[in-house]
Amino acid sequence: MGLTLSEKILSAHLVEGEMIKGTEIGLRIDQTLTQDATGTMAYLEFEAMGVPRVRTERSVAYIDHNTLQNGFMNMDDHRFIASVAKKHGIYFSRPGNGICHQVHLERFGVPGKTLIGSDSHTPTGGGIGMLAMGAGGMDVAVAMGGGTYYITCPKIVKAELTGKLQPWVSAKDVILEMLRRLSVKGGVGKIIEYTGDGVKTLSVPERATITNMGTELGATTSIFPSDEITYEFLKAQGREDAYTPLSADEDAVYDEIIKIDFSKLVPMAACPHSPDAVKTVEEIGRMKIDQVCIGSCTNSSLMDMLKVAHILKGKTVHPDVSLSIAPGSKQVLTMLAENGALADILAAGARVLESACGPCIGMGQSPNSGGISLRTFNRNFEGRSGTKDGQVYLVSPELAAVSAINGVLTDPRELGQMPKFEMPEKFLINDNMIVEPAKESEMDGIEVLRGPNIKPFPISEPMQKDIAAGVSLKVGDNITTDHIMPAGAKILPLRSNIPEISKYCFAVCDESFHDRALEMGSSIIIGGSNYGQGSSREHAALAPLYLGVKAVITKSFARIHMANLINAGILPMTFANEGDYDKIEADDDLKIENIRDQIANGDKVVVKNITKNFEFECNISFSNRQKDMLYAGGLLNYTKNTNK
Ligand code: MIC
Ligand code: SF4
Repeated sequence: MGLTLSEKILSAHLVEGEMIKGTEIGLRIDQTLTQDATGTMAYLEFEAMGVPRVRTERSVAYIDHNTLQNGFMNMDDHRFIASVAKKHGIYFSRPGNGICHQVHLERFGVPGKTLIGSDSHTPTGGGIGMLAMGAGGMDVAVAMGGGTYYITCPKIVKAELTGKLQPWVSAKDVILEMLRRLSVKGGVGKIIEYTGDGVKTLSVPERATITNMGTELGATTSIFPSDEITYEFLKAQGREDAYTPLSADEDAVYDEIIKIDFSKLVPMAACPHSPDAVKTVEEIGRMKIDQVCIGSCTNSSLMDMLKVAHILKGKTVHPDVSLSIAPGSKQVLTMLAENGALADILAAGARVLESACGPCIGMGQSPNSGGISLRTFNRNFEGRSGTKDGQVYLVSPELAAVSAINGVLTDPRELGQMPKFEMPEKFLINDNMIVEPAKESEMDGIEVLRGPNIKPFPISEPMQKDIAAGVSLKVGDNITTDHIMPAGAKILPLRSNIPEISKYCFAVCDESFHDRALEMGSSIIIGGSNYGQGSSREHAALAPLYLGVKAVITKSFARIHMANLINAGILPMTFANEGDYDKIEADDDLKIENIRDQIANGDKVVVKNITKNFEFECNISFSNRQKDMLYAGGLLNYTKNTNK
């Protein structure tokens, strides 16, 4: 029986367990990446492990999220990360060099290698055939130290692409179609592997748009084969040595098959407030718009920008629309400047932003109240733009650009004939914004620079015999980490200070949560299905830990957040009978007795609702390693215990 591409890479990196779907497997990690909003914690955790130098083939620290530098906190974090990186063998991509996923694809990604990043869109690397996954900062710290990364052995979905996209229909529409069909939960526990003749019609950046947003499906990762198109891309980046051809065997067996005929796809948009609320542009109609933002790790490649520049050339942005454009990297921006496309963009009245995440994470460009904003990004969760009632639609760059001119949502096919946009034979290569780490002999002399906002991460206690705690919050389905630990210009600078940032924990759902949880001392959160979807930010586990949350009981969890809870020593459980969710209310007192024994002895835990006087069962599914982590009070305590 042949193997899928994912199985080939997984088994080549397998260091623990067997390739049995649904069981825990341990993987060797070749590369890691961090960004600044999760990086400070990840490096504090790395320092706490006491490993002098990273043991990966390549680890890169990027600065791309917190680049507003409003106050001293951002730049303090940047200097901390720069100095830690230099000391411990990590490459450092300076602010301005670009968005981590875009730069990693351009300059570091290698087909067939494993990559984990403290950012949920790390699967962008799947565009060049990497097995790239998002992870919590602690998992990345462990991988940097040469430790194993654990996942649940995933199912493999074959996404068979056929035909050719119509002019002005783009890779974004392919992934929006996947989201329309599968929903934000459809990829949980799965790797989406793209195959079929349609693959050959997509450039590497287009493939990366698709794997990037596979994160919104909840997938473990997404991957394309590595073929002659991958070779051409790597060669144009001066990195042809990194190329290896990779594909699934002809007779590979998949767990599921999904077929997409490119010729049938039309321009689409994900409507507020979920990436899977997908409609065709025709269904939405010629809606008046207020703002257009082009960029983010999903759609900021040179090809995307060249298409946008072509559409804007000789036109003026509609007077009622604010258009901002953030090219994904210094390479992209410089090439646009050199070939004149930047002048076309500026002449049309676009507001050019630095090569960073920017508006995607609420760092500026928040829409007007109730404003309609078209964005080429990957997430449109409520309030993420910085405007609570902002109406964000996720669209392709082509659709965004033509709509910015017309002032209304416009089908880009109205542009008529599409010129052929060619990938350059040679990208402009200038790595002067990537700082190499110090030599091993020099590392002792490097001082790590710590600003006053950088506080130690909270340490959790070993698990107690019983948990007796009230319900501090009850929330519904699809709660995102943007609900649990919001981002944006005001809150992001607090990422290195858990006591401060925890004041905003769940503020989107309930502003009184912080005070109530602290007052209760110990508490439990009740959630619906797909709890913790979205980002990899471990702050969504560390802030609840700091506030005394001992357990989270839900209908189901998103992968990375569940791992982050266990890493923080917080017990994640799911209702054995979903109907019990309705019977519990905020403030109910719950009791879980002899937890260790219950966890050790089976797959169920009995919880007593003292207030309402009934018992209910929760499912647990922990590997022995996860059980030990929970007993120890999280990954760091566990690592310390096992290293004794
Ligand atoms: C996001 O897109 O939500 C982020 C900001 O990139 C996060 C990481 C973070 O919260 O720092 C992610 O996707 O993991
Ligand atoms: Fe940055 Fe947005 Fe990509 Fe997250 S999704 S890495 S905030 S550009």
